[in-house]
Amino acid sequence: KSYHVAILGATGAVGTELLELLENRDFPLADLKLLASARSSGKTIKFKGENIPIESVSDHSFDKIDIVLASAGGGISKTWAGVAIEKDAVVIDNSSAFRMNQEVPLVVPEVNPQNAASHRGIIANPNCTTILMTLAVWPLHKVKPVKRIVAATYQSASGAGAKAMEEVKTQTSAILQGHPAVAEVLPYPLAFNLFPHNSPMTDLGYCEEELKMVNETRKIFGSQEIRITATCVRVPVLRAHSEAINLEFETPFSPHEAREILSQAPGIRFVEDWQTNHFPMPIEASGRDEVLVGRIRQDISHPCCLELWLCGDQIRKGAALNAVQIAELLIEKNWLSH
Ligand code: 2RA
Repeated sequence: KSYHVAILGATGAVGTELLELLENRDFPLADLKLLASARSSGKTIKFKGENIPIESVSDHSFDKIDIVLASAGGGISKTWAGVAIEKDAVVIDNSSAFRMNQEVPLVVPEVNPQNAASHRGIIANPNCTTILMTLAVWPLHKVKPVKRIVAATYQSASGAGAKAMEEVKTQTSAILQGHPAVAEVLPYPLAFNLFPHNSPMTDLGYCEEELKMVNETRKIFGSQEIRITATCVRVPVLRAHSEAINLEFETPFSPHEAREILSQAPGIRFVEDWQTNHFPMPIEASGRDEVLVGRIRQDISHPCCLELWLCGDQIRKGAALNAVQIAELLIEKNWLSH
């Protein structure tokens, strides 16, 4: 059987990655519809050797569509998800619009695939930092429940979009030529700099990006009592996020056992060579499906805590790959109808 798929937001960084994945994973496609804003309609995108036209999204865009992969921002998802569902499509939404909606499963296929079964037309893709962290923490949490997570993120420019990736390059070359770095898409100069994530601040003193890691992780793990805190930072890296994670358990968790578990965990490539100081790096995570995890060590300040380090491609497993894997899960389990 093959499926009629629409990409909503086909021209963005994630949309481009979705196309590459659908092509290279040999996804069972009957046909592909590319939807974007009116600004992009009329342009074409090459897919499997053919030039596919981009259409501006309308009420009839979802006729006969089985699966919508949406990555065009929360506003567009809120406007069009209901229309797509009415036409019996399943929407896999990369925006934050529906992630905390009780009726919408929030899914990382390697972590909580079973939750996808209860969808009522929409399945939400978690935020990139949450996908990467839950992929690494879940295999340990399954063996010994995590009590508390302390996360610090080092987030690539790609999280701010394709234009931000270009801007950090422009800023870097400007500085190297002795000129000041100008921030237009980014809130501040990112070249040779970093800054706390500029998502809206809340009255808790946490930005929305940090609260996403807290609230989304609890939903994915199905455990509201896990204590989580996060500090999210934008760093001058192009497309892979890095995260330093501290995990607290009820009782000590052997670093050796944690290494064994993570070395076999799905979606993870374990990278840890103490002799050569080779550990996960963004340049080695970029473009890969797997999230690189390493530097597992006993927290010397607390007998029941472990430290770990990860790097994962923000556009791929952090967004597009996870969404395509959800679509593959629905097809494999025959969970498309709603
Ligand atoms: C960021 N997670 O990196 C957000 C966007 N996907 O800014």
